[in-house]
Amino acid sequence: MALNFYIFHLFYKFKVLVLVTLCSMALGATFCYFVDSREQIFKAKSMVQDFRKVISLHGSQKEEKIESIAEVPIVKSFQSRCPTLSPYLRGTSKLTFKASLTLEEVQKENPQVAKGRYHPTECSALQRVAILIPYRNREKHLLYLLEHLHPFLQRQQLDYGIYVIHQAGSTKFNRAKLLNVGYIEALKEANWDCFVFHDVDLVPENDFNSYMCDRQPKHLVVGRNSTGYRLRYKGYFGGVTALTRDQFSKVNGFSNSYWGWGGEDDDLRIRVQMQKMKVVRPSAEVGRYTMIFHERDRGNEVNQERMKLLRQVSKTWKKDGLNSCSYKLLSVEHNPLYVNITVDFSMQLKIS
Ligand code: UD2
Ligand code: MN
Repeated sequence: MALNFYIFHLFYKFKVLVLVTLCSMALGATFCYFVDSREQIFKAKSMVQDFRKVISLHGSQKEEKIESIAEVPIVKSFQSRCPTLSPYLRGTSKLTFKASLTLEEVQKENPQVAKGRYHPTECSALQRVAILIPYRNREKHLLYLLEHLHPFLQRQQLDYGIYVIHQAGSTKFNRAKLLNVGYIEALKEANWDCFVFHDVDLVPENDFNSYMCDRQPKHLVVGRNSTGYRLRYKGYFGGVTALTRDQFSKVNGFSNSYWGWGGEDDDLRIRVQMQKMKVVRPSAEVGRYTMIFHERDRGNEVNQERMKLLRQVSKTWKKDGLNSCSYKLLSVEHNPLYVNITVDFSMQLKIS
């Protein structure tokens, strides 16, 4: 009996021992797990911090080089803001224009672009930028521009949309009025901060040429291949310009009165100067463009009225511009790589 009791007691002790060991093992494992995951969290946190340091260092080093261009940060978001200078920039690239290029190929290269729009997912862009392209009958030029501009703007980490404003029919071409239409129509879709008025045949060569707006209206084409990469003349404001929504509305946009080639870009510069704004430009090394060769188009003959119009800007600008831009909107199509806005000016030709 005593032996039985002794064995039972021993067995009981053994069970308790096993139970205690198991419990302490479980406790130990839980403790280790928490300590380990805390370490992991610390590691991850410090990696992010290091990454941020690299980006901001990268940004501040390059900022020194182009200190004259202080972009205006406008977009507000809870996501962390993109750096002032994107880490994806490459500088000058050798541009090629393949004769057999198709729109499908460009679409395939840009799967992240939808309805002409893109925004970075890794950070919140500093500005929302609408690119406005006046257009008629330049299919190949548009294709080459889309091919190069989409990746270029993505490397700049911009929230952007591309609008092609197409003048229907064969009446005299009016670049400036098309750009006014682009501004008005684009603002119906989104709250754009910045507008880049962009010729279809000009392809930027250096992605440090920022397509963000500045505190002053910006002229981005310092030089192009066909002019030996030199500024054509001091007040030159043609090709590609960037104005904030407010800068453009302050000057009442472009004049609607320039039918055919020339003058409308100088008219805008005069408007800008009259509002005591100053044109800024990137450095010659950065503001480089390739202009795809072309002849003068039919329907865009030299405007013989342009000098006369230019002498009257101070009298006309208040009544001739965004506030008087009338047009017949034929269609707004959302293609994968751009929004195509088609307008008819034939009714306005005589009255504006
Ligand atoms: C210069 C300016 C341009 C504008 C123009 C005078 C530069 C680099 N560019 O360009 O900004 O001031 O003189 O009006 O200095 N377009 C069509 N289809 C046409 C005609 C014109 O799409 O049938 C568009 C297209 O976007 C083209 C732009 O209008 O790039 C300017 O016309 P252009 O290229 O014939 O004039 P260009 O090169 O002398
Ligand atoms: Mn041209």
